[in-house]
Amino acid sequence: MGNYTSNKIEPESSNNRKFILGIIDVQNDFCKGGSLAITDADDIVAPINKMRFTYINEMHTFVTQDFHPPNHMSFHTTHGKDAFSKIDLKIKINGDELNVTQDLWPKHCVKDTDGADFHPDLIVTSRDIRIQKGTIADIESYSAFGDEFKNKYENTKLNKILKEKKITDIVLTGLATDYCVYYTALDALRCGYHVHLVLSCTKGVKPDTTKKALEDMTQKGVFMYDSVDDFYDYYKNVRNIKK
Ligand code: VGL
Ligand code: ZN
Repeated sequence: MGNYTSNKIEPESSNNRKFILGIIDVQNDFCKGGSLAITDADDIVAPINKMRFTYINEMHTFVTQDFHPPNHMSFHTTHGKDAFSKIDLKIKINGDELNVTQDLWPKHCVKDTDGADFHPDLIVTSRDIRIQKGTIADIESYSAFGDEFKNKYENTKLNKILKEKKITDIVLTGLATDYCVYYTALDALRCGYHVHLVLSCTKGVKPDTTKKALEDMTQKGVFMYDSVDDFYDYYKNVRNIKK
C-alpha cells in the first residue's frame, strides 16, 4: 500500500484547519456473514475505533449507512439478473432521463433490517452526525454526499452540515474502498475539502477496482496514510504537537 502515500500537504497550510472523521458504511451486510461481505472487513473496526479514541477531543465524526428500499435499482433481484453483473438503465427521475451503467449487487442494507445496522463493535455515539443514503429506489448514491450527479436527485445534506461547521478536512475510513469510500472522496474534493484516507481503516470489494480507485484518488490529491499511527505522525505536525 506504501506507493499510494506520496502526497504530502504543505505545512504552511496547516493553520485554521478543522478536521472531521468520516466512517463510511461499516454495516453488517458488508461484514463477515453479511449478504455483500467484503473480505477482512471486520479487521477495520478496531483501527477505526482507535481513530475515534485518539481524536475524541479533536474531531467530530460522521457515520454513514447504505439504506436501501427493498426494490432498489442496484439489487440484481430488482431486474432478474445475476449479482455482480452490470446493466444499462434508462432512469426517469424528476422529469430528467438519465442513462447509467449500474453494477448489480446482492440485496444488501435494506432499511430497518439487521443488515443495515452498524457492525456491533463499531463505536457510534449520539453526538455523531448520521447520514443515510441510497434511500431512493431509482437512483444510486455511493457517496455520503448523495448521487453521482452532483447530488441533484439525492442530497444527504452532508455538505451543508460540514460547511456550517467550517470543516476543511475529511479523514475517511470504512467500506468499500472502491465504491462508497471512493465516491465520497471524489465528492469531497469537488466540494472543496482536503481528503485523507487511512488505508488500515478501509477494505475494497475487489482487488482490481480497489487498485484503480486508490490510484485515481492519489492522482486527484487524496492524502494517503498506511496506518492510524502514520496519520498521527501527520496530524501532530498540523497541531504542533512535539511527540
Ligand atoms: C457499497 C456496493 C453497493 C459500499 C454500497 O458501501 O461501498 N458497495 N452499495
Ligand atoms: Zn448499496
